[in-house]
Amino acid sequence: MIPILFYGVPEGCSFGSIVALEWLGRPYRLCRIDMLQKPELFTRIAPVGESPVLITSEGRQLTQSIAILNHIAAHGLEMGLGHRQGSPAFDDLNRSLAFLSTSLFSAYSPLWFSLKYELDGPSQAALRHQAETLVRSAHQKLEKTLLQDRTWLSGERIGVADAYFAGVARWNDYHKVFDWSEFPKAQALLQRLQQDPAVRFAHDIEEGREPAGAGGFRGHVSVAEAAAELGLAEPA
Ligand SMILES: N[C@@H](CCC(=O)N[C@@H](CS)C(=O)NCC(=O)O)C(=O)O
Repeated sequence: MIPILFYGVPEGCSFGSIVALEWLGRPYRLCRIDMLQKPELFTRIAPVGESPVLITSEGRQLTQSIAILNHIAAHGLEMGLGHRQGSPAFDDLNRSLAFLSTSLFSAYSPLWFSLKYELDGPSQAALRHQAETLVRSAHQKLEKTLLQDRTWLSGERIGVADAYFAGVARWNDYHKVFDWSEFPKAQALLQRLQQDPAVRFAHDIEEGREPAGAGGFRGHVSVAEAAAELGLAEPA
């Protein structure tokens, strides 16, 4: 089957998986999920209720951005999208992905929590203070370690860790935690990424446009259509 990526909006971390699928260039479809009003069918497809979810070409369900991005990268070895497991380049890429999906991703959790439960007053202030400390610390570590000696997080060339960064780093623009000039290497990386056609494509998708991609994008399917294809429900 043609793989389906269930991506969450608004501001989803699925963004990176869309970018990586574009780079890979193989046929894929997208299914848009409003994470603020998750359809019941989505929770049947993905019981944990989180996005992204990739249904692979064999019909397997894959969750967790690191697993999805490594899966996509493994299919793009010949084009330099991924590296052989066990090689220094693979370890390096995996290190970046792990850092981004734990330290950087989690640093924003107090802010999302505060928003989700509409907190205000001292509770909101405490969560904001915690998030500001964690987000700044994560970016300091990025500057001093992962970005110290390279242009791209993935190594010498753009790769799936950069794709994931493009999706999560923009949360600073949403929550306004720090000024990008505090972290010049991370800022430069994000600026370079914004020029990438696949990153632009993912922005268009998130904003509800249906742009022409690099060739692999085969359009959107509804949750009902996807569920029917997976044998979970009849199409509406
Ligand atoms: N570690 C997971 C995190 C997945 C995750 O938390 N996704 C968020 C969107 S960025 C989500 O689905 N949240 C739904 C919710 O909390 O209801 C990954 O990187 O894929």
